[in-house]
Amino acid sequence: MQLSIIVPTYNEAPNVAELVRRVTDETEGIDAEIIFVDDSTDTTPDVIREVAASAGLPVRLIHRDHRRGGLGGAVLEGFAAAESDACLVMDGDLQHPPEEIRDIYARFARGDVDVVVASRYAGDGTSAGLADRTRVLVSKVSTALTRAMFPIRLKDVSDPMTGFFLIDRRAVDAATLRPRGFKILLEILARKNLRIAEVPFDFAGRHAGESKASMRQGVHFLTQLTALRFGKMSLFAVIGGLGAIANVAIVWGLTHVGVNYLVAAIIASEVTIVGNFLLQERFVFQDMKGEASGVWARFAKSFSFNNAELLIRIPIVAIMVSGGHISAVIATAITLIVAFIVRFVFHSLVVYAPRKPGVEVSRARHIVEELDAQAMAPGEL
Ligand SMILES: Nc1nc2c(ncn2[C@@H]2O[C@H](COP(=O)(O)OP(=O)(O)O)[C@@H](O)[C@H]2O)c(=O)[nH]1
Ligand SMILES: [Mg+2]
Repeated sequence: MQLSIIVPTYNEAPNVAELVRRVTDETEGIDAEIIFVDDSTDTTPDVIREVAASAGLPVRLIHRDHRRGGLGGAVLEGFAAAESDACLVMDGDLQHPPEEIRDIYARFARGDVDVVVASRYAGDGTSAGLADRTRVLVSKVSTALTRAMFPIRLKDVSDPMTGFFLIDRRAVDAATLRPRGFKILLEILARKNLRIAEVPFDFAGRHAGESKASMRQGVHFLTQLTALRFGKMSLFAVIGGLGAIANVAIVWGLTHVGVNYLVAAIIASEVTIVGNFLLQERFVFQDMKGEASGVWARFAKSFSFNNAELLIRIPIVAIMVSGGHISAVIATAITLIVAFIVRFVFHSLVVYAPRKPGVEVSRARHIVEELDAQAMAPGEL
């Protein structure tokens, strides 16, 4: 097998037959297979089976009952199942024209690169198929932002957000990837230095059906980008910073309407501690929640830690100022930095520590876990 074509699909029933027909035409003379990695809730799997029965090349279906890792997770499953090391990834809606496969494969077959990126923004490539002006703008801005954040790794890539590429799967270190949402190529390119070539292409309109891109995917993308660039700690810092701003704003607001400043400070601290906990659950430690203790246990640990920190830090500042002759501002800054690092370590290693296996699950624990499952069930952002 020379080429495995991996097509992630989510409710693409009306596009399957046309896609297979055009891919078959365009891969004549190449020993190729198509693997659909499907998370559909419609009749897509039935259509794929039907088309596979009479297709001119091997067509395989991997149907998943859980959309683990979404589109990115589907692509990784495709890599694992492929017959060939040369894996071409393309969308199932014909926005990636099969007529480009030959060019992309020819470039790859020269053998001097690990990945060939089909780009909307290189040479005479176009992005005319983007649904509307907003999508064009979002695509351009996020591409510019991404390239600015990885100026070295992405210096040869005009379109790191494309879903159309051919990669030697031996160059992909699947264990280090945390596929979230739509941008698996970005994740791959950001993690490792690869030899990259680009081939321009015209991004077409959808053949049929609807786009699954959403606001939610957009938020996913931004957290993915931050986490890729700066790691978890930076997300944690960003959330802590937002909390500090909120804290000051609440104190200001409450004292403004006549609340005693101490009472205001306590309310503001507790509100931001709870707010920070919710944000870090959602954006920083989401991948560790599954194996950690229940949400109430996590909350109890996080809440106790932050309150203890608050109680301990103030006297330490006082001692530093009176005993060490350090200015109050510098003492506060030093303790804040130390507290930040300790807080991060405590949350990573204690609050979100994996649950110990084999521990008796008490009835109370069971109820708490049930609540946890409910509270953390996926919802719209
Ligand atoms: N397997 C799988 N495929 C998905 C998922 N979400 C989107 N896709 C597929 O990924 C491709 C790109 O998605 P699309 O909705 O066209 O995004 P857009 O081109 O950015 O508007 C299509 O083939 C979708 O069917 C998912 O959760 N799982
Ligand atoms: Mg599409």
